[in-house]
Amino acid sequence: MTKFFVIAAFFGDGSFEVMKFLHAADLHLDTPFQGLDALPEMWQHRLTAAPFTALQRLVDLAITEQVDFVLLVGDLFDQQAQSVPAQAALMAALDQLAAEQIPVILSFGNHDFQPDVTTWHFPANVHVFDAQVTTVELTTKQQQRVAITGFSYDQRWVTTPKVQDFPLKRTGVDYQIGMLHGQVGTSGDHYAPFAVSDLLAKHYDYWALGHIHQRQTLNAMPPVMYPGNLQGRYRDELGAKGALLVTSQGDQLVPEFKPLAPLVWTNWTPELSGQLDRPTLLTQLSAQLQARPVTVPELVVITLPATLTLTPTAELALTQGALLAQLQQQAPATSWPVTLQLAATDTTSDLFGMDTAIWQQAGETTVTTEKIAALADHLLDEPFLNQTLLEATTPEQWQQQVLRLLQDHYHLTLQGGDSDAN
Ligand SMILES: [Mn+2]
Repeated sequence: MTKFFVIAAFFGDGSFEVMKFLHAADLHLDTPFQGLDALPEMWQHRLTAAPFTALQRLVDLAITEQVDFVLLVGDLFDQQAQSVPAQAALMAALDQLAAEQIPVILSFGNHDFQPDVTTWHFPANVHVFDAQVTTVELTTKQQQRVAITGFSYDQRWVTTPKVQDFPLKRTGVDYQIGMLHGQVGTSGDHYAPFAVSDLLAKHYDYWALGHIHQRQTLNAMPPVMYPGNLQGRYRDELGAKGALLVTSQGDQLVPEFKPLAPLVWTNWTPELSGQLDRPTLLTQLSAQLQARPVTVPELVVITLPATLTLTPTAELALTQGALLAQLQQQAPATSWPVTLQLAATDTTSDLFGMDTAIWQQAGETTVTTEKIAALADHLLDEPFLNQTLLEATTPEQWQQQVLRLLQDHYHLTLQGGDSDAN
């Protein structure tokens, strides 16, 4: 299974050898955006084009940085059966990298799992992992030997800890990198569960993770990194999105985030206080929205400060959506207000006589994969429903959705809002 890439040496002596690569994951190219109708046409186009634009920017960055290789760690597609435009976009990207002689090492994840990767016909610069953990070795332009170990999902769930199949760092290579689409957990969890200590025990120089859409560092050195997804798709996938440009500094590999998403989702709380009537609230909101320093077009989720008091008319306009509609009419071209609501206050949650922790606990015990499966019964035999019910949405996301509904409805204050979307 092992392939070898050998790239011609440009530099002989190697005294200033720098290795560079890009680590990206979770492209979800064919995401079926929901709720698009609520957006104006221009923003619909921006959002649906965004995953493809982000991919093109990744390719452009690989070329301008002249990286030694590109890692794509699973969930290139949102679904097992990909759309033709999504496949075409990926192939075009791989062809561009092939023309620049930039190797690409890719794996499929839980969303785009492939029972048989040999059905894919990628350009010659691409190595795709199959379901077995294997190692591919390549030699960079500056003659550094790099071993890359990984696997693809051949089914929706990989419940065995695949880390146990990863070999120890090879002797004789300059760097070894592990590619792993999964999340921290224990045997039986659905997404190639691992402990960070298991990874570190392999003595690799870098772990290129995928699956969690929030960019994060599980270990600083050697880096164990989630780059996050390439493009935020929903209001849960906030902030700048992109890939990690990893550069060798001595014998260490150092990641640097490179924003690539052409559109971001933003949470924003304007600076407002005191008691405001409807016209004043609108004027101030609009002025502050116009004044936002925006470098990337943004879809804005607006939360008004809890300390704000509103006149009855203003409150009605807020809860009935009239205020948002007016604000949207005055929105600048680069910031679209998606939602507008008042922050929850402690006093309203006190009305229920119970605190957030109890709601959270209730959510966690009520919404579990098992209970969803029991409720859905034979519906889960249908692959698309199975995907939607158990897969595209994790129990954590279900919990968050239930809790958000409660929050929106009752103005509850809830903690721990960051869901680990997969
Ligand atoms: Mn994903």
